[in-house]
Amino acid sequence: RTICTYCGVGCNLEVSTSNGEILSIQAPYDAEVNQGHTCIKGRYAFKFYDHPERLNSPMIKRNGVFEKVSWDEVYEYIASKLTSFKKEFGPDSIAGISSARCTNEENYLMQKFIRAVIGTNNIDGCSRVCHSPTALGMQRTYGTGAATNSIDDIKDTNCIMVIGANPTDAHPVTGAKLKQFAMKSGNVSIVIDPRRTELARYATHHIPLRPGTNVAVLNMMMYYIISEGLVDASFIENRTEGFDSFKAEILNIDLDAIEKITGVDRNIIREAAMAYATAPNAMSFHGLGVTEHSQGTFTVMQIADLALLTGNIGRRGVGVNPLRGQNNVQGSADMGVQPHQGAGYMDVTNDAVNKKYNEFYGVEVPKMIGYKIPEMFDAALSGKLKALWVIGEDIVQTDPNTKKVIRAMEATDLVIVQELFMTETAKYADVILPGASFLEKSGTFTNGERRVQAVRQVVEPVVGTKPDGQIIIEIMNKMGYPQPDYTPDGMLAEISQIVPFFAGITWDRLGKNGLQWPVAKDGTDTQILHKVDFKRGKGLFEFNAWEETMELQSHAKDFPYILTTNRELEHYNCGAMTRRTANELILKDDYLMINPEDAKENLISEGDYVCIESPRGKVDVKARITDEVKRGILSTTFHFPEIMINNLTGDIHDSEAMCPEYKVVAVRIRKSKGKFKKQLI
Ligand SMILES: Nc1nc2c(c(=O)[nH]1)N[C@H]1C(S)=C(S)[C@@H](COP(=O)(O)OP(=O)(O)OC[C@H]3O[C@@H](n4cnc5c(=O)[nH]c(N)nc54)[C@H](O)[C@@H]3O)O[C@H]1N2
Ligand SMILES: Nc1nc2c(c(=O)[nH]1)N[C@H]1C(S)=C(S)[C@@H](COP(=O)(O)OP(=O)(O)OC[C@H]3O[C@@H](n4cnc5c(=O)[nH]c(N)nc54)[C@H](O)[C@@H]3O)O[C@H]1N2
Ligand code: SF4
Ligand SMILES: [Mo]
Repeated sequence: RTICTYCGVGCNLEVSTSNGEILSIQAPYDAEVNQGHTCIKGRYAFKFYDHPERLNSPMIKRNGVFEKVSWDEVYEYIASKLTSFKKEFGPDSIAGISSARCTNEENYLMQKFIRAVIGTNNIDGCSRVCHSPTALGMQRTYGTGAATNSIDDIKDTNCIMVIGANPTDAHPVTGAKLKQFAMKSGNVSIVIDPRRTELARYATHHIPLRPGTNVAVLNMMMYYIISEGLVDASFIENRTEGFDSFKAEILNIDLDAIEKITGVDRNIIREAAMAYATAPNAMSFHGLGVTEHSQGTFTVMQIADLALLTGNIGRRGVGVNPLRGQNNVQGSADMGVQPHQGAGYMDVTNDAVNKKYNEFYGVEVPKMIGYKIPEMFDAALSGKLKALWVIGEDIVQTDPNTKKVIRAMEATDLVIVQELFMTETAKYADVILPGASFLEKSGTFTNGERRVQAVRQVVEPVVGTKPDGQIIIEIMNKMGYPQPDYTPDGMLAEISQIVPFFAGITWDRLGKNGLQWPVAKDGTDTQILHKVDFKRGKGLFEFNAWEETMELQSHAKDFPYILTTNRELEHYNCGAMTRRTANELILKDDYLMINPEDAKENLISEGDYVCIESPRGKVDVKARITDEVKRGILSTTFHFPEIMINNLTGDIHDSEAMCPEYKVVAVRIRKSKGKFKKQLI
């Protein structure tokens, strides 16, 4: 029994093997997370694990060609290069990107390596491009940046609000529960999404806003809740602060302007607001349609404020529930894969925290906040960053502005890529380290409801590969830091001493269904946060006004369409894994959703290639004509390296957390004349 490697739902899997080969995967019925269900990825998309294209030897690039080398040689090479950069340019010339696909233990080790062995806080992970605004926004409003409730609470709620998330494709097992809820008559469901998603078709309220206008819609919802007297006055009085000035600002918003900005009739927004506020228990769920925007953190704070306003916090069936993306993105941040907070979310700049880490790691760790991923690329381009070690993240395909990422890779003297496959990023590496997949190692993943679950090794690592944690430890040792060999129980024992909310987590206690943090020393776990008070004491009301993104302010005139991105059920992010499974036979292409009127105006027919051009570049994508998107709005996926949609996305980030604004790209379109061409370089 182990845990799915794909999304943050964290489904339990039962893997059957014969003679060391995996034959099938089933879903256990006694799994609290998935009760006998999985989606098409968890159950069927596992054959990547022994695919002939698995990387199976360390390699060093010499004269532009990868040469297979021994583990000893690669360790020697990495250790001597890193040591010399550290000596000549200082520890801040080195950075690491750790993987939300890897275990907690591996992420803990990677951040420890970067902090304690290299001596810099230049460590970050894919949460930066995903839910970093969730972590920051919820920390600001509540003090804790994680889901407040559990998925099981859907049983006890009366209203769901799904904003900027498409769970029937991206979190299918949770999505099925939400769909079931929405289909039941009498239940209230609000979907805030520019597309008519599957869930939107069943929802009682759908707000099809223009991409980039969440802040305006939420302000309007709060306007109606306050002005129509539907607030929870005693909750506000007892458990929050900042309400009076917040209220004054909200009542001052310009409804006419907002109606125009969002493109949605104010009555639709009002009715949704009434429905949320009058439900006895209302739960919100949000995704990247909230976070991947220049106002991502502010939007998260508003969702959190909406729950405060209506007293939807601290009991079953309520709360703010980000649908975290990667299988272990929650865990990687918990373990300290962030440049400003170490293991357990402790502030690296704080003297007392610094002392604690120094004593625990037995060396001095730095106090200066390190680079976030986009800052790593800028530092590479300005010559400050000499070495970058990337574990399990295909930054060339999935980070915004591909051409810039490639230039940053080329400008970095030493790029180490630790991967399962020769991804677009791995092609730019100087050194390849072949890691082992989730089926070949043990450890823990933490799902989107803070549930730490045991990942158990099913088969031996493919010959020539090693579990990622063991690789990191061997390099730590090579560079003179005495880290004991990797065992899942030994690593958890270390982590539980430094991460406060892991205090009572031991390998043996995890059992079948894991434990939801915080876990007290005696092993008691926590399904619902903020029952009595918030980590920051009182919940904080803070008003933020809507602002048009610079992307549209600067470019909308020449690039009049808005391109946003979504996901498809069959494929996962960069496609490195799902495209090496039979899921590839079901969905073979990225495609562009375009409204029938827009298609007609541009003489585009179903299946034609469309040339999409943004201020950064252009790509050709096949058209799918559908009224799922409104006029002026286009949507596509980013699973296929043949297309490289991130050639189009730009450098604008969330103002607070630096999450890229993938969801609003100014583009123009035309029918592509030639046949599809690869547009990467
Ligand atoms: N099958 C599959 N599952 C996955 C993944 C995958 O690649 N494939 N990836 C995983 C990862 S890493 C993540 S983070 C999650 C992501 O899962 P989701 O958060 O659901 O991500 P998306 O589908 O990218 O975007 C969600 C929705 O945001 C909408 N949107 C776009 N702009 C706006 C806006 O301005 N406002 C609002 N309200 N909505 C907007 C889009 O139309 C889309 O329906 O999925 C995880 N699960
Ligand atoms: N345009 C656009 N771009 C986006 C997004 C969007 O919505 N729109 N979403 C963004 C988001 S939310 C995210 S999270 C990123 C995701 O982007 P990535 O993190 O690049 O996507 P993944 O496909 O999850 O890639 C993970 C890599 O890890 C490798 N891997 C898997 N398991 C292991 C392991 O155990 N060990 C090692 N060493 N490697 C492993 C896989 O082979 C794969 O190459 O994409 C971002 N990019
Ligand atoms: S819903 Fe997510 S965790 Fe569950 S099987 Fe599908 S991809 Fe895996
Ligand atoms: Mo993500």
